[in-house]
Amino acid sequence: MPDPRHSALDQLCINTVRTLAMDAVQQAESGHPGTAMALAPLAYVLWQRHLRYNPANPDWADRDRFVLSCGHACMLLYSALYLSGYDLSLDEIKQFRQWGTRTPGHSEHGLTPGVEATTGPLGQGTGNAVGMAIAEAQLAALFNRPGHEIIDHYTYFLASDGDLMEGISHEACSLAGHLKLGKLIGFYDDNHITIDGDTSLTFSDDTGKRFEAYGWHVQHVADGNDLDALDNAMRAAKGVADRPSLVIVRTHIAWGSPHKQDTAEAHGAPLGVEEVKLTKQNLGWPSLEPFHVPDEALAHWRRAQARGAGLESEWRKKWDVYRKAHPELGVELERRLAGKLPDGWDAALPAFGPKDAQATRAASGKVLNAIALKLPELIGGSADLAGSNNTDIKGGGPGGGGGPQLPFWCPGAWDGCRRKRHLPA
Ligand SMILES: Cc1ncc(C[n+]2csc(CCOP(=O)(O)OP(=O)(O)O)c2C)c(N)n1
Ligand SMILES: [Mg+2]
Repeated sequence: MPDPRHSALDQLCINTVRTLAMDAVQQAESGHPGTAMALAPLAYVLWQRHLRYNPANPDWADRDRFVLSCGHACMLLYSALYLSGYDLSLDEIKQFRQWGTRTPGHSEHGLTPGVEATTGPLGQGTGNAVGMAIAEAQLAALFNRPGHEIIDHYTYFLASDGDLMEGISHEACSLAGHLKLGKLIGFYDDNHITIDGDTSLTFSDDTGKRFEAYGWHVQHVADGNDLDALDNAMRAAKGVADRPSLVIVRTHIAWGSPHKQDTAEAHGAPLGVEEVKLTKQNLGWPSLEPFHVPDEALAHWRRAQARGAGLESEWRKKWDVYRKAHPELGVELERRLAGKLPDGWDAALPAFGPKDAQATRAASGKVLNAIALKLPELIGGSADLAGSNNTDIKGGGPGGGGGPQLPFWCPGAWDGCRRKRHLPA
């Protein structure tokens, strides 16, 4: 069923993701094939044309972040990582869902190179992405200087129906709209399917209107196989700098499977040996051998290696110039990115003895205040209870007169914040 809008090579690259997802789940006899299959075109356009990453150095500081909030669809991520040349082999794809491997049934940060967040509990990856976008905005506002855009990356996330049903995503996305996180770009996999069946069983939100009401820029892609529409939407989302973006993509779970497409069965079970075969035939796939990866597809995906090396080395040049121009800032940023605590961060920590019995929130407030000004990367918030749960940082708010920590990151507050946090101008 070749799509006339795609070149033969695009088709091959996309179907490689689909067939790896089908084969890995089939071999493991468990997993989630359908969503990875449906989102293969989106991953292809994003990884090939938009996402800035270097497979040889997954931790490059100014890379774009990608969070697969619907962690059950991790075969999509593993396939993209393997194909684009991260340190993840085809043998590890074949070991999907086996004990002790780097390809567990939901993606895990710190285990698999290129996985930015551990996901599986729906909604939470969306929250992680909002946090990452806050971190980017904070670092950019504090460390960039005219002519030195040393922190300048996007955070992308991919959310399923379940992600957007979960309360945590509502809260996090409301905050993202409030904070106008213009470098945050989400995709909503609008496939009308959840485990129990059609989303209409429980879900009637108008997600586009909801996100518009949060202050997001919202776009619709009517067909998740339309590479140009996806590309245009990603381009437009990047062009909107004053708001986060959501791209709502209508997809069909298990796309290409003659009997399982658009069914809840394709969510969390292997398609079945016979259906895998029929799907490969339907896709015009050149082999029935499991885990077949056409050389041309691999070579095309792997262009990401040279592109990524170029992107990182371009950034390293900017970074060298920056460090010379702003040596103190350079040292401070390096420290933060390395996750090292500053010398003396704990010097003012109070010691509580048996006679100092007090409410835990009071003790917590003292500890927070003891470390906050020494630990400028500390960001926190409070559920409208800063005063009563003692998360106020005294003298550390935007106007310098106290207040909850969260507004620290707001661009308008940076000048005061910089002074308070001992950063050079
Ligand atoms: C917080 C939370 N609740 C429940 C689950 C179990 N669960 C996994 S996927 C899923 C929903 C599947 O529907 P959708 O999110 O639309 O994913 P799709 O089938 O379209 O890939 C549920 C309820 C979970 N992972 N996390
Ligand atoms: Mg769904």
